[in-house]
Amino acid sequence: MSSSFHQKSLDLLSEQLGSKGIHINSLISKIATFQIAVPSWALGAGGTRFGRFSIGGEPRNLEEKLEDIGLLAKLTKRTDAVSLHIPWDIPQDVQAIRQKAADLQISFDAMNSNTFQDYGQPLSYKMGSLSNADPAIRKQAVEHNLQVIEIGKSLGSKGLTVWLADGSNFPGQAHIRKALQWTTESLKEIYASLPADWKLLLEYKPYEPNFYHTVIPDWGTSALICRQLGDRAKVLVDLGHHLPNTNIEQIVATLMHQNLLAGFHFNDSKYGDDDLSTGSVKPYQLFLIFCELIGGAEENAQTWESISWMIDASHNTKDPLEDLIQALEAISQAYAKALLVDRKKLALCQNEGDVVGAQEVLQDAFLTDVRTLVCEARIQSGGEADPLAFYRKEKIRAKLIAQRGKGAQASGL
Ligand code: AOS
Ligand code: ZN
Ligand code: ZN
Ligand code: ZN
Repeated sequence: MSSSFHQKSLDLLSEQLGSKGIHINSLISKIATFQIAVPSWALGAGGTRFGRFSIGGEPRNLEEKLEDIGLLAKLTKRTDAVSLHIPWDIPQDVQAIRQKAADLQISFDAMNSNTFQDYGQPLSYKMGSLSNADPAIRKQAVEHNLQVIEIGKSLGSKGLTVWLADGSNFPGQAHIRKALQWTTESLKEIYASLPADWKLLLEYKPYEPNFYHTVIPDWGTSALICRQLGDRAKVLVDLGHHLPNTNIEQIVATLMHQNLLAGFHFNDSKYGDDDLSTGSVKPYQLFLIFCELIGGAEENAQTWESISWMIDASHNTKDPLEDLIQALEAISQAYAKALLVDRKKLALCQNEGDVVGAQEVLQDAFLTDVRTLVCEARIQSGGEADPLAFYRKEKIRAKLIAQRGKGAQASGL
């Protein structure tokens, strides 16, 4: 879009929204300040158990992962943090990594522990980690999490994300109550070592890799455990971790109502933990989630500052950097649209039982084209007007392939 066309669109939108009493300047500054962290494992081509197709030029080490996020930050101005995964991202030289991140103006978001794989540790996690029937394996898994906290402290992170694959594949395999009890006890030990200014983000997931029972399958179980840990333990919502048609916006509202929402792993899903690009399948759902987030904050249920925002997607057929640009854009758009909701009118409709009116309020906001606003916010922050077009024009992937090679990838990618 030419800059004069952009300005014309912005003027038109300003007039259109102005007639509804909405001032675009405050919208633009809200959109501009909203930042979403990128996980270190999203920078390479993903894959399934049937295969993985390398895109080439993928980061070969932690430094190069930071460089990719630095590039995304520069182009989009929508991300300023990385979420690391241990053991995939153990820094060899902490000072050098801190310096590199500082140079790229990137901070360290929540740290992710890994007790879902074997990577040379003495005892196997095949039969579970924090829920394992063997106390020695539980101890090893707890200690791994404590090590992750230590690494995170050295980098300036303020959170530990725990996602557990623990569960069972067949009826009878596990003692369901004991597995939950052991998990809770193990998490209590981890929580006891959590620094005072840290939070623990407890993720849930209904199935996969276990297909009969998962120890923390849903937000309710995660919330029950968090309640037993303390108020710095909260529930992490990964959008793909729900059975089809679950009302995720209701989960978000309920968690905020209890001050129990830790944050998000943004992605999209058609069937399960598909890890598709955020906003690519259900943009209306994403918008409704943001409506609850804005409402919950405005009505003092929970502050946005207490919530962590991150992408958790996998890119099987796309260039990961292009996909992340799309995802950051989709999240900003959903947020911008939710900011347009006439909340006073919506409350009135709700109180009067005006079902049609309430739907009109939401759809009026959702159907507004906010792309010009999101673009303007990015331009004002010093980013590219059209990051995707810039990325392609500059042939950035080809440059990365020339620099890093065709098949290169770091562990965990
Ligand atoms: C797994 O399904 C979860 O979404 C995790 O949050 C995450 O993808 C994992 O920790 C990265 O390997
Ligand atoms: Zn996740
Ligand atoms: Zn997942
Ligand atoms: Zn996922």
